[in-house]
Amino acid sequence: MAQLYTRDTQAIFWNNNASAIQRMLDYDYTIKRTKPSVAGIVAPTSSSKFEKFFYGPDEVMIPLYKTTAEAKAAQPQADVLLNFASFRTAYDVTMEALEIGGFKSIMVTAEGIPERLARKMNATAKAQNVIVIGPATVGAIAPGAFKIANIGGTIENIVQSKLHRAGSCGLVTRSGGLFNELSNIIAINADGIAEGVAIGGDRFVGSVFIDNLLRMEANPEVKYMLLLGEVGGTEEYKVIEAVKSGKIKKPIIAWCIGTIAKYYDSGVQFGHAGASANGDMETAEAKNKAMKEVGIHVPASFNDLPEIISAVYHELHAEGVIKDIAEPATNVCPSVRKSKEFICTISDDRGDEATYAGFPISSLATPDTGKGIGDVVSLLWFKKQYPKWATDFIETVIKTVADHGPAVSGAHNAKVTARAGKSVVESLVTGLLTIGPRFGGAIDGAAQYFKYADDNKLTPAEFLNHMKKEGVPIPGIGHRIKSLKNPDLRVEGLKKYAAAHFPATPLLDYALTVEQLTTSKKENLILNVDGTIGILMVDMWRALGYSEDEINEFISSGTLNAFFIVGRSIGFIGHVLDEKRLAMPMYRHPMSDILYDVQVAEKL
Ligand code: Q5B
Repeated sequence: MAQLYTRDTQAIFWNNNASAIQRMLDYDYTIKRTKPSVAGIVAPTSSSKFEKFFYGPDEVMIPLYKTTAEAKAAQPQADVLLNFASFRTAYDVTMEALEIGGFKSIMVTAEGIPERLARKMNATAKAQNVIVIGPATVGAIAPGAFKIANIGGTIENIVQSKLHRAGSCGLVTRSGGLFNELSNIIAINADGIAEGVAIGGDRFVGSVFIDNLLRMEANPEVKYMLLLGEVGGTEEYKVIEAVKSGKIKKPIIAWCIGTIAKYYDSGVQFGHAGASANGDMETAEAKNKAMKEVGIHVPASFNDLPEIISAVYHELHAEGVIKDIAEPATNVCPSVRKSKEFICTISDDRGDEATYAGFPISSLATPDTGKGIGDVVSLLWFKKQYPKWATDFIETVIKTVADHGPAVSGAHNAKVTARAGKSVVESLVTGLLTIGPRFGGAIDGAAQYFKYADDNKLTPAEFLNHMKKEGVPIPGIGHRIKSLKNPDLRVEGLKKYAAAHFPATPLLDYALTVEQLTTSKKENLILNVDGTIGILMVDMWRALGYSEDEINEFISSGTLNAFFIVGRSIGFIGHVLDEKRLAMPMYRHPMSDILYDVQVAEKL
């Protein structure tokens, strides 16, 4: 892998660190990336499904997942894991990600992971060819393509340090703070960096100097490299060996910080866990000297670095190795942004013509389109284009439940309300409010319980016992007037449709075995219209390829009863208009039809 990241690279961000993620998205917007660099966030304790972030002046929704496995399954293209877990969790998160697989690189930000675990983590990653950046790092950047979290600092600093587009230098440091400092120095004295990695300050980090420099050697965008090492450790000697053996041919500028250590009486520990010399070889002075001896450009002091950078850059430029860079146009993030209160993912009325899930209304509404109400429902309720057999089924359901006479609870309520002089909408709503577990609204319950029984391979008798224990009548079973002797022809019609058009009806087949048992006890305990609709909708969704989780979510959010609500609204409105047309007077229920059993209230 010559290039660490490209403009298509996407990451899974472990931990909902909103400010760091926002910085990544601000960067994406600035460099005009077409898709956000964060594809998903692992937020184990969040109950939300997404988090909103600004994308320039607009907002985007980044999905949240409970686990890394779930995030990776949903976003398989995201091959970078940004592990922002605490030092207590970071090891487990990395090891789990390595087990899941599919990550090319993992960045670990936590500082203080026990060294024994860090070594095991790094060795496991190396064995799988996965690049680990960190622990204890701010990350890495491929300017103009992908930037990890806070590296480079604010967006203003990034643009000023020319980190918004690729330059020619490959930069590797231990320190994150000095990474930013050097980016700025390189921007001032040369043309910026092509790729940069802060490998992290812990003693045992995943990718070390040589890993990164060898990759940069192979990356044609990198024309020369800058290594900022520090006192402690011997990693710089591997670079010296690579230069000696000819594995690295591109010019390297290098400096090890910590030369001041010699002025202390005893060994001194600098800020990083690894910044302490355990022998002469590990001193900054010894490493600087050894690097200089093999032809690496080593300045006399840190203060002289800019001069050397300028010299190397200009020499390569004069030789034609480095070409002038045309400065790309960038976006500018607005300084004042307001988060939006509402989100809409189904329709859009901002253009000339409003759309349903991306389809202009005219493409569905005009007669020659061949589209019906089933297509509209599939777009606005499910944001999918269902095949004809499914949209026709939805329409069949709506037509089937449109009315069942004036005597049913909802129609009766709507009629009484209309006769009290109320409007169409008020009368309609009183009718709709009767839809529930006993009347018309048993569809979700039927889908839920029959699916549960079938998923758990319960025999019809076991299912009946289970429901008895729950203390609820089986939703979708039983009818006031329909029975084996007086079959519900609506149910027969739906079953016939399914037999002719559904690829398979396993849940209906199971429900019919349950019906055999219930009707053997009482002949009105048939699979009723609610039950048939709920069960066939599950069969339809399974055939359409929905996952069980998605189907369970449809059921728990009340989607199935909504088919009855839409259909029966047609009938209720008919009854209300009927009352108005007939100019019916206010209704009073006959007293003869009421059993009065009123006792004188007890005095307490
Ligand atoms: N038993 C629907 O009951 C009804 C049982 C049961 C096990 C059952 C009842 C029920 C579940 C809810 C349901 C949708 C209340 C119905 C619809 C739309 C409609 C309406 C229309 C339209 C009817 C007598 C005996 C008792 C009960 C036992 C009853 N149901 N056992 N599972 N599901 N169903 N609702 O006839 O031994 O005597 O004590 O709640 O699916 O709403 O046209 O009218 O289009 O508008 O009044 O089609 O079945 O009987 O409640 O007096 O019970 O049967 O345990 O046993 P009934 P109940 P026992 S479709």
